[in-house]
Amino acid sequence: MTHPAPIPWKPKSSRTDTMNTATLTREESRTDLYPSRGGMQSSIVPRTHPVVWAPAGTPAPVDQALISQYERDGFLVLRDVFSPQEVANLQAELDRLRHEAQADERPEIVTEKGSRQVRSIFKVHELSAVFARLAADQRLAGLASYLLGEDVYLHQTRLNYKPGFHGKEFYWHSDFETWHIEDGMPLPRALSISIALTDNTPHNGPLLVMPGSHKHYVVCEGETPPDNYQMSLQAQEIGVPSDENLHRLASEGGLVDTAGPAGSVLIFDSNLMHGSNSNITHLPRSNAFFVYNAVSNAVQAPFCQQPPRPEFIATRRNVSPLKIRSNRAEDFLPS
Ligand SMILES: O=C(O)CCC(=O)C(=O)O
Repeated sequence: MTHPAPIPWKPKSSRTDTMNTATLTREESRTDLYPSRGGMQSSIVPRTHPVVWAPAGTPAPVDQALISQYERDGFLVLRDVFSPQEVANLQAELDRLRHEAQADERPEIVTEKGSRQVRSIFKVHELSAVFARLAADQRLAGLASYLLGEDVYLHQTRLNYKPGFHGKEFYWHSDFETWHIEDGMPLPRALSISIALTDNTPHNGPLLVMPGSHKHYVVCEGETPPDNYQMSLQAQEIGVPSDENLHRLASEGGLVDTAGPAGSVLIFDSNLMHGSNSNITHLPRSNAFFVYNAVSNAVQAPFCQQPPRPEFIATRRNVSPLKIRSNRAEDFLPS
């Protein structure tokens, strides 16, 4: 396994406004350009849409070398994006929410299989003013908006706690396959930003990625059962590529672990093949995940024969452009 060479992160602008929105016609957004499941045989087909959607000539908020790396590999790891004080404040909010969740039973709170330990908290930007500010932070949302080439909104947000000893794996998958089939997201014009809130080490289950896999669309076998999310949030079994296809992608692009100290930021394309191992160490691997989607790529009816997943997993109501803002360390103090 190799490690990505970090390129120093240099913010170049502090854009806090919003970009224009290009719209997809209703007909375009209802054409299933990336079919999967529903009786299909597993296969790998080319992705036919861009990775970087910024119109030519738009100044990048970071070094162009980083943008080229993202386009080629489908991900970027950035260090030192947040100050130690900001990280400490975010960690305090992470702990506060976990304590609150332990005493609560809400659909947004997912526990580990066979244990009461908190695995994930969804819709965290609505549950916490601190994480709402983090998701709208110019360092994250500004970059997402540049890469997606227009205004963005939050399709999904969550904290994945991966507690020591009990945090279970996330098996290999492309998020876009699920978001397309189960949520009706028309195009791979979305990305995730994961902020490490504890140190992610090679041992505690950091995200593993297959560089270059984002340029292929992996068709998966199987049918989407009713309420699939109830199972898939604990252990994904549908929307999982065949061993043969995973073997091919890993052989071509290799495997990279995205470990980095608390405060590291991982940006990855919606169609990048990724997953992570269980955490059998004593220390948690806790990360925030924010999914940014282009406003013109808002979800429609699912492309499987099932009702839409709940709002806490896939935003349908509030798809208006995120108001990007500059924050200070104290804006991340626990609420
Ligand atoms: O937290 C992780 O390691 C993986 C998260 C992930 O892939 C997911 O939630 O879809």
